[in-house]
Amino acid sequence: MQTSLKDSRYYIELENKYGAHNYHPLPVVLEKGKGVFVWDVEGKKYYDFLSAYSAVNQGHSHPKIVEALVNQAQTLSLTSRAFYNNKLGTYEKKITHLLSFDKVLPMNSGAEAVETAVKIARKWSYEVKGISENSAKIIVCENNFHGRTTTIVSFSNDPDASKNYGPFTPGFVKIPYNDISALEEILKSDSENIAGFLVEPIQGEAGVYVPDEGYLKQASELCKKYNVLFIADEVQTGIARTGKLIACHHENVQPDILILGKAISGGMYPVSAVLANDEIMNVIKPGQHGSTFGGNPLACAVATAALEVVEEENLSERAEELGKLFRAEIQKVIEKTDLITKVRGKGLLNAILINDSPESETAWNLCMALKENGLLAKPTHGNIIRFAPPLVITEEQILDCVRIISETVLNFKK
Ligand code: IF1
Repeated sequence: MQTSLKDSRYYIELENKYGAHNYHPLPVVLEKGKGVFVWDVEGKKYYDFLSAYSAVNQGHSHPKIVEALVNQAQTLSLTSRAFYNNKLGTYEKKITHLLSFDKVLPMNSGAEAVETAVKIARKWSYEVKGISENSAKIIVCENNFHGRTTTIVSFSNDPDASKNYGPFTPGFVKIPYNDISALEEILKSDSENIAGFLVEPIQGEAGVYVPDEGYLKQASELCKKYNVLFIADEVQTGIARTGKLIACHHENVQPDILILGKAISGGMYPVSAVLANDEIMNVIKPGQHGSTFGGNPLACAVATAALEVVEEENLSERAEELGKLFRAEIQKVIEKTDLITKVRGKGLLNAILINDSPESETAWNLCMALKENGLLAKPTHGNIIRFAPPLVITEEQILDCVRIISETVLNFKK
């Protein structure tokens, strides 16, 4: 039988030859996705336990979102914001009502939304708070991940993300994550020069670090006390991933600026958003910010459908319940092996800690073994493996994945 000329090796070699080497993917070439499953070019089926880093919360190729994409693409995809269109306003009304904000500024990538939030916070600090121009500071956390633009990597402490990309944008101050006293200390000493505190409600890339209960609430209260904007980057934790519509809702925190991306569109199209109330958002006047694709009719149609899926299929509640089940079942596996030391997370954003050094290949090799057994996941920093399936996963499928993880771990040889 003629083997397919276009097997995985063919596609990997193409990417290696013609593509920048800015990633080191797991050696699997995906061709099809449906719900929680993806298939490679050899036809092998996998559970997707990464969901494109929490962008495909609604499952691959969700029919409602695909239909919205196809219908709108055949009608009107892009007008630019030089003109109005009949999809943007209705989408803006939907997402602002859903998240209880006055206004939204639509962008495309998560990093663009983070950059937009930084610009809004700075502008607000000069024009409303009264900080002297060009002296505003924004507090960020050690081990943050907010994207890959030059300004964003300016406040990264990950050498892979930032080395040799200088000179860096000034005006950012790092404090330890999950440390309320560190935040209070800097606010006490310098709040008159501070525009905002930018924080991930759970640090995803750092290894799914869930802060102590009450951290977000106390941080937001301190920001209010010192007239500093609480800016939540929910690009990864938002849109039902952690068991609430946004992770801040676990502590009844309403950020001053909310940053969303990824799963706003269910992974069907690049859509991101910055939400804030009028006192903050209205510092942006016509011509002072924008983007060619931001708020385009196709993005709005897709995002509207993707947000409806979150509501119609109760994805937040599912993530909450199935996340508890997943962590409880993985804890049982941990008790049978010394390969894994901990499982942590919220909702269906979880991670396991591998009992080996971050420099070791163990986490990678375990992911390779999981791949052989039909489950795709990838290490974050060194010895931590993130598990984040689409939120449409069923209880039966979660238990099937726990079985795969358990068998792989218990048969794994370092
Ligand atoms: C990559 C990490 C995750 C994010 C948060 C903003 C952005 C992201 C909290 C920027 C993006 C992605 C980027 C992607 C891999 C993935 C990632 F490993 F890089 F760190 F999820 F943890 N805020 N995260 O997580 O959004 O511009 O990408 O749309 O760059 O390798 P983006």
